[in-house]
Amino acid sequence: STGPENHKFSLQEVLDSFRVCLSEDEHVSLERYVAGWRGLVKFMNSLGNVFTFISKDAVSKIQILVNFLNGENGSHYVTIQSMVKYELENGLVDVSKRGTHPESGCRTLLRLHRALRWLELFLERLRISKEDGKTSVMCADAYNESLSQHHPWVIRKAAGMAFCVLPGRPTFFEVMNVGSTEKVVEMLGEAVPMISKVYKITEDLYAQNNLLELP
Ligand code: 1PW
Repeated sequence: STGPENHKFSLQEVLDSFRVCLSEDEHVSLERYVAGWRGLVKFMNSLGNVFTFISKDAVSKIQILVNFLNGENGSHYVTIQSMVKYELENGLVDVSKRGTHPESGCRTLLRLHRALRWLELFLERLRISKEDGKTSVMCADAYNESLSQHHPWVIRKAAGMAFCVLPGRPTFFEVMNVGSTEKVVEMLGEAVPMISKVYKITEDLYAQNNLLELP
């Protein structure tokens, strides 16, 4: 594989995964979506140990989806659209309460999808931030505006504590390994709309199929 996981880490490549996961007819490649998430996890882990609690859940969600991709029904998991169709048509999703399919592809991806909105909001805040901008505040604001609504109190508390020890903007930009601040801002200017588009396509698909509240 030549995914972003095999050479020197650059956030640019990670975000590129979200660009290339969209086909011309707006189908979302699950394999590339997952590759993007793998890179994000790597990025989070490089920010410090406190983030491993956050990334651990993403890692296990990624693994569930990889197992579907590599499983005997993998051909149905090529795109998010085909996954939704396949799982719904075959009764493989717990729709209103947890039952016989607690780890469906649909509910698993929904968790990553919600987290992607957080990432989108956070990266946009980073992009427009000033030199003295506080990453912890940007991260917390993005979280409170999105993902936190789906989390119980104890997770919100733990997330808030992790944000407090986020490195400052200069270190943060350095860890991205993209280059100068100007380069980072430029890269984010291209990446954020891409992530936003993938998010919107997934959101619409889930809304059309009544999947936005999967247990
Ligand atoms: C600095 C880069 C930011 C990238 C955003 C990554 C966010 C990742 C996940 C946050 C997870 C917090 C702890 C896990 C909570 C789970 O309970 C929750 N999972 C998610 C992804 O929100 C819900 O999953 P569950 O319990 O219904 O299986």
